Amino acid sequence: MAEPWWKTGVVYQIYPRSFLDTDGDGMGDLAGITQRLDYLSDLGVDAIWLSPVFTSPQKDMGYDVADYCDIDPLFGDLADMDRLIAEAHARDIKVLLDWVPNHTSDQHPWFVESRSSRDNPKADWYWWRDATREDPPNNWEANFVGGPAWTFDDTRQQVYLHNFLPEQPDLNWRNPEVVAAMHDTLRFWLDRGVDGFRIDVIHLLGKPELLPNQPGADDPIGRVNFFDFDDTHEILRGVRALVDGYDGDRTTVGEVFLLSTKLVAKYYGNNDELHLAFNFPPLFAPWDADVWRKRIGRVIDEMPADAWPTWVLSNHDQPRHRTRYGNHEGRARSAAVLLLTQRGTPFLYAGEELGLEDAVVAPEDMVDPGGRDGCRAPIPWGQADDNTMLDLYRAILRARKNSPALQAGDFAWIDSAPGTLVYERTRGDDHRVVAINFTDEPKPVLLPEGEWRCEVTTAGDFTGQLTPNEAVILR
Ligand code: TEU
Repeated sequence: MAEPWWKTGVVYQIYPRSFLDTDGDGMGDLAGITQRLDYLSDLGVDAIWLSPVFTSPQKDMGYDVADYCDIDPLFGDLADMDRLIAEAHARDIKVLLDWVPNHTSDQHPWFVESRSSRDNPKADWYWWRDATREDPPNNWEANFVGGPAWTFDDTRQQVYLHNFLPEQPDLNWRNPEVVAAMHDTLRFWLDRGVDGFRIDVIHLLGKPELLPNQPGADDPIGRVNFFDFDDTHEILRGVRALVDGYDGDRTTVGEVFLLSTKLVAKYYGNNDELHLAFNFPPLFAPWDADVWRKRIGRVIDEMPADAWPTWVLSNHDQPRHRTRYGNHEGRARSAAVLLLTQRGTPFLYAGEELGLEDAVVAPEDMVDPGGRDGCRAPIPWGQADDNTMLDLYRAILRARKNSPALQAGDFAWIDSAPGTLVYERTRGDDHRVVAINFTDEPKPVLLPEGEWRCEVTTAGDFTGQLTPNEAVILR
């Protein structure tokens, strides 16, 4: 098919700390990921995205980077990464790294220098203002810890901006030297053969010089969607041009944490910004046919035809969908069909193919400042033997690989009973019908004309009616 892999493929997110530990330190590592590549190849995924493995004090579990061009000893070293990339490529699996451009660690040499005086060469690489924490420059609040997004530095006698932890100062992308230095970090990894990047909180980059106030707590969506500034688009065009300058369909997928499909769509630009952007409203949708019909409808209506959508049910920041959907196996099985048959690139989160729910972590055992430990628990690999959820994911991924309609086809609704969604995917003369029952009752399905046979079912034999919470793919 004449489509790039990042449109037709399935991406598998790995949270390296909890994936597979091979050296017995209780922490997952790059060698563990390499060891599991055959498993991922059998599963049938096309790419892996690794949450950050760069040198980091791990205050935000790697999203606080102290060196973008080296591997944290927790995970291994550059040679381990080279081996991982080579072994993945040998199995036709692409490798995406997690680029964190909005902020560095406070231990990054750039920040160490920046905070050393008001007139050092990197004095303006971060956001410094004459103010105090008690009377900060604006009303922004720090994620995870709350309170002002500004911390006072004794040496400079100024405050610096941190949208996340105080140990994660925001880089000043208005400074061309920052842009150049960050571009170099992209080149470093592209030259080493990575296939692209997941980009962290990309919508925060283009901050206006005056850093205006944000809406208050009485307007929660407005608050989130406030971080949508024009300057970000120019930054993205620079990143895109750089990445497209490399051969072999390298790609970017941006975390645009805005709760509006219409706003997210802007970050594709005119095919000159992000290749892909996460669309989070479906991530927050409950297991309900009407809600899903609307969220899918928004993607159809609000995304320009040439902006390729993405779909995700779980990641390292939110409770796993199996848990959100009431730890109900039937729903989790049908959710796999729902996720993997939409028009767009699906993102799996390691462990969902084993049917994992969130681990229960006692408050005193939590290590994440955001309390997201439950979805980040170690993968219990023993569960991978004889696992019917895993069999189902493999079957759906096989069905996708054999079907241009499922990989890249158009999407059309088919009228269906309340509590169900039925849709058809079409590419050329390849057709698939997907029917999903979101309820605990059996439901009839009216199929379009033609002869349809069941290719995948989440329950027993499909006899023309859906059993409770059943989903089917028909061809
Ligand atoms: O997440 C950004 C983000 O919006 C989350 O912090 C979200 O608000 C929170 O998880 C809700 O529970 C990205 C990364 O995915 C996250 O792991 C990092 O902690 C964060 O950026 C800072 O880099």
